[in-house]
Amino acid sequence: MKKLFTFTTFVLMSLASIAFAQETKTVEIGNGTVYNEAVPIHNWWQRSYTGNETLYLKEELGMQPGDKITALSYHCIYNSAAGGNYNVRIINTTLTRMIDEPIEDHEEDTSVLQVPYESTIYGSVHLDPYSADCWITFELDTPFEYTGDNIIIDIRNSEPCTRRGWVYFASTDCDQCMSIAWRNAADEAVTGFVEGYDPYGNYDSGFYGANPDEGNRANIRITYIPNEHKPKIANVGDGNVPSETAPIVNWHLGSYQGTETIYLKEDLALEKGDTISAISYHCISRSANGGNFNVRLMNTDEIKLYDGDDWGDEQNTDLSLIRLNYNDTVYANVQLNPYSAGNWITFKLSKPFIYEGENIIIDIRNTETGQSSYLCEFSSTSCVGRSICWWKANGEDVTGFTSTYNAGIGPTSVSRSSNRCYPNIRFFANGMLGDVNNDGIINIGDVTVLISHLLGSAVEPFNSRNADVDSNGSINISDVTTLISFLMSNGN
Ligand SMILES: [Ca+2]
Ligand SMILES: [Ca+2]
Repeated sequence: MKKLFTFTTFVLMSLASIAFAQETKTVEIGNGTVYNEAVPIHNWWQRSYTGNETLYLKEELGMQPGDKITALSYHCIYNSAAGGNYNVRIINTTLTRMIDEPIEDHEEDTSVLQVPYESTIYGSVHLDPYSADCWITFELDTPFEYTGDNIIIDIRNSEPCTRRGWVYFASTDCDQCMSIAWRNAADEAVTGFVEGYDPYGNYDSGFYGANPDEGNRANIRITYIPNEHKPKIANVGDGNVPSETAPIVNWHLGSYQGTETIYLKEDLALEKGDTISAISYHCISRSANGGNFNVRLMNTDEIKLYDGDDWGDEQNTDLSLIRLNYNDTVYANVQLNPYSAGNWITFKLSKPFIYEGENIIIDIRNTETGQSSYLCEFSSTSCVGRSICWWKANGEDVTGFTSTYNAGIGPTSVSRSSNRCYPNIRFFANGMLGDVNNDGIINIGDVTVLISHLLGSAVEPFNSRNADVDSNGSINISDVTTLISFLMSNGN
C-alpha cells in the first residue's frame, strides 16, 4: 500500500511538474567557468553586511513586457561554510552598465547603487552551508513585472552574516562592468541594517574595486511566466476637434495643473490581462509647451468623470471630481520639450499597467510649475463628461504640490467641461507593435531592420512579436507596408 501511495504521489507530482513546465519559461544567461566569490552572495566577515547589484540587458533576457519573473537560480561551485538570510530586490532600468568611472577597493561612493533599500523585496532565501556544485534558487513571493527594459537584481543579507565563509559561483567574463559588490565592516553596528538601515550612509568598507570596461557576472537562470497576450495598438477617438486642455495643459505660467480622462471599455480594443506598455497622444498645433509630467492610470467601472448636467465652462472647487491622488502609482514620468506640430507624443510606461477589462482613467499632471503659458492643441473627440482639467493659480503656495501634494487639497479650480471633448489616444499593449529592433521607439530604423530580416540578413536585436505589425501570425512584406503606413500617419 505504501508503494502504491508513493507511486501515485510520484505520478501526481510528475503531472504537476509537467503543468508547471508549460506555464513557465527559463532563460539562462552566462556560460562561463570563471569563478566569482562576491556575487550574488558573499559572507565577508562574521557580523558584517554584504550586498551586490547585477545588470542584465533586455537583449540577453529576450523577454516581453508583461512577463512575470518567478524565480532566480545561481550555480554554486563551492561553499566552505557560508550561511545566512538574503533578500532579492529587482528594478527595471535603462542603464547598460553599472558604473561609468572606476571605483577603488573600499571606496565609499554609494551613488553607484541603483536599487533603493525601500524598493520591493520580491523574495528571500536562507542558506545553510551546503554541498558544492548545486543551483541555489530564490523563489519570488511576489512575481516581478517585467517592462521590456534592462533589469538590476540586488541581493543582500537581511541580517548580519552569521559565519564567515567563501562561496564561489559559476560566472562569465563581461567587457563592461555589469556587477558591483559591497560590504560593511564587522564591527559596525549591526542593528542599523535590519531596521531603518540606510544603504547610502552606512558603509565603512565600501565596494570591491571595479572597472567600467570589464568584470564578470554570475551565471543565472531566470524563470518567468510569459505574457501570452499579443502586442497590439488600440486607438480611441477619431475626431478632429482640437483641444487645448487635455491631456496636457499649461494654463498659467508658474502654476500647477493636471488633467484626467476616462476611456470606456467599448471603445478600447483591449482585453482583460493586456499589459499597457505606452500611450500616445496626437499633438496637432505647435506651442512652446513643455515641462515635466507624471502619468497615473487606474482601472474603474465609472463611466463619467462628472455626472451632472451643468457642463458649462465655469470653474468650481469641487475637488472630488479628481479621481487619482498624488500617492497613487506613477506609471510614467516624462520630460516634454517644446515640440513640432503633427506628432504623436509617446509616454512609455516605466512599470506595466494591467488592464482589468473595464474602463480606464488617465491622469497627467506636471511635477513642477508650468514653464510657459502657451497652449498646445491635441486631436480630440466630442463628448460629455469624459475629461476634466484643473489648475492651481499663480501665487498659490506651490511647495506643497511637489513633495506632499494631495489632489484633494491642491487645485483651486476644476473645469468640468474640458472643452467637451477627450483627447484621442493610442494604447500600446504587451510590447510596442512595430518596434522591430526593440529600442523602445518606432521609426524608420524598424523598417530597415524588418526589410533586412525578410531579405535573410540576421540583424540583432530583432523582436519577432513586434515585427508582426499586421498581427496575422506571420512576418512578411505586408508587415513592411503596414509599418510604413503607420509611420506616415504618425507624423514622423
Ligand atoms: Ca525601434
Ligand atoms: Ca504579419
